[in-house]
Amino acid sequence: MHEPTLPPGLLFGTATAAYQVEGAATEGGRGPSIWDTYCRTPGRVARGESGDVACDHYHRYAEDVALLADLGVDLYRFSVSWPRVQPEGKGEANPEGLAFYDRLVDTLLGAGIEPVLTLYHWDLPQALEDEGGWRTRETAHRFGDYTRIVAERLGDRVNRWITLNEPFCSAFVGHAVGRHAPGTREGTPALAAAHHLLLAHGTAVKELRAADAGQVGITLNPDHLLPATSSEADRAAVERARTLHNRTWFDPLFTGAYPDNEKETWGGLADGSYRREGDLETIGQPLDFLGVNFYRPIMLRDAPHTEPDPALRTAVDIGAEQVAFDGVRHTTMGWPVVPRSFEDLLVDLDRRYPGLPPILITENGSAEPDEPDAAGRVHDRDRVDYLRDHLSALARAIDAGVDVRGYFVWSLLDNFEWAYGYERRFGLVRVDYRTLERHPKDSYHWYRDHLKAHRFRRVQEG
Ligand code: GBH
Repeated sequence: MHEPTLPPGLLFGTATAAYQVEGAATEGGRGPSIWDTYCRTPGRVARGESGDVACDHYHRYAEDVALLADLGVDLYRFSVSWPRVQPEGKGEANPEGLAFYDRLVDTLLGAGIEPVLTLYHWDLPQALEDEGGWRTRETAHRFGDYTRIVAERLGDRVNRWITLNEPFCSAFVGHAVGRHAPGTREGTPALAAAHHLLLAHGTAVKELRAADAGQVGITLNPDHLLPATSSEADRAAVERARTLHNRTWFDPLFTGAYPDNEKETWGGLADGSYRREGDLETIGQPLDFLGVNFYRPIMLRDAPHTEPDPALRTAVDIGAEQVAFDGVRHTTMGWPVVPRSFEDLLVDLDRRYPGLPPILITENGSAEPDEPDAAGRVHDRDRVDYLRDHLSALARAIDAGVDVRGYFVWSLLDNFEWAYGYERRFGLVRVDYRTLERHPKDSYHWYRDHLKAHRFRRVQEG
């Protein structure tokens, strides 16, 4: 059988996010975000943990950039903390906050690593949440102002910009499942949040274009959704889920229209009251790339709604429930390992949305037990297998015609895994949370060798 190899031009990196690694939550003039509030609310995050200290990357960024340089990556994806730049989410910029990202970017460039900047990875300033947060249209305009500040400061050195990370999570895990900040269970307001996130994206694109900041994209987490059986009911459940997870974002961004099955998915909750004339034009501006995060597929079956009264349902109560995958390994997140789904998802998106911009895989990785041996080394064979098999699947997708230009491992470091706290470890580098020491795992060395071989082919094949 023909096994395709990755094109020599493919770029490689690792990814992190501000709240998950920075710590220094009350230093440098940073204001509180909705995640600070959420972590302080009893019962929300495992063991009452928070990002107060995290990996202390705010102070140890130079050591982390040295790890990246030694790893040999082309790119590093990080996010800017909005409340570090604007402690209250509006008004004057905080010079100390901007100075931190200035130092980080310069250190990366000095090490020959290209910074890829995400403007929003879930840490909304609490002051904006107090005024309604993503449920209100105002927040999209505030996001435009924040974008302008960051673009004016870093636009001369950062050439790839990601407006939002996984708006699905901000809108629906935050306002309907309730497992992310702000942690509510709502219906129409969650759908309004989804719309305002899209509007914030479009508003940021305008600002980035005006600042001539470089390449602009958005990171989505499209799910590969499979019906549990071939029954009509299960397939209809998957189509509702496809709208909730994927089409809500892809359709307005890349087809200029809202999904045509919103009523089947949400009934009267999707009342469109939050939409205005002209919004689709703002949302659907051309992008230079699409970021895709992929971890695992989801299998679904038709199921009764949790809430019988349609008017009282949350936006994720769509009459579909997850079914377990049999016969495959599961990571410590409980996620099934199905590399084939990565290939299928990319090919499927490519066929459904002709004219999609080039793709960057902005996150892929796995959480593993990672117990260090007596010498303190972590032999994370399962993570190496996961990454190798997903890169093979990526090579097949590219071979099938999908235009993928880059790939980032989530994550460089073990870090604060949101509601799961520090117990779930995604890093190529182990973090000892008592000493904050960094210890590269076997997967770090494996990725380094992979990158070396890739660079060699790049030189050989031009
Ligand atoms: C990404 O999200 C994030 O961008 C990153 O910050 C994170 O650390 C990483 O992956 C690993 O988790 O509450 O039942 O609705 C991953 C995709 C999709 C995983 C939504 C959690 C919520 C499940 N996420 N999902 S539920």
